[in-house]
Amino acid sequence: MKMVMSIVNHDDAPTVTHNLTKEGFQVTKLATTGGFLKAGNTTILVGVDDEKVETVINLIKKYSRSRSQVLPTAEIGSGGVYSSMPIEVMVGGATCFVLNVERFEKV
Ligand code: 2BA
Repeated sequence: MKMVMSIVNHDDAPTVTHNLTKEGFQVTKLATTGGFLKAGNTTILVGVDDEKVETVINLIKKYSRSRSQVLPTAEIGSGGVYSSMPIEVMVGGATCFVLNVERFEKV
C-alpha cells in the first residue's frame, strides 16, 4: 500500500477531491501553507493499493493547473532571499510524494 500526498492549489482542491472521490478513492484534505509564498494551499492524502498509484496521480495531474504568482518584495526577506523587484514564480500543478505504508488498520 502507498500514501499519495499531494500539495495542490486551494482553487483546484475541490475539483481534485471531487473527482478522486467519484472514482472511489478515499481522500483526506488538509489546509496547509507553502513555506516560500506563505500562502494557503491544500494537501490531499490518498491511501491506495500500489497498482492504483498511477491512476491517482493522473487524476491529480488532470485537475491541477499551474499558475504564475507574483510576490511583493517585502514577503521574501525572512527566508534569506531578498529582491527589490517583484518576483514571479510558477506554482503547481501539484507536488506529489508517494510514500510506503508499513501498516494500515481501521480499528
Ligand atoms: P511554496 O513553498 O509557497 O512555493 C510556491 C512556489 O514558489 C513553488 O511552486 C516554486 O515555484 C517557488 N519556490 C518555492 N521555493 C522556492 C525557492 N527557495 N526559490 C525559488 N522559488 C521557490 P511549486 O514547486 O509548485 O510548489 C508549490 C507548493 O508545494 C509549495 O509552496 C510548497 O507548499 C509545496 N512543496 C513544493 N515542493 C516541496 C517539497 N520538496 N517539500 C515540501 N513541500 C513542497
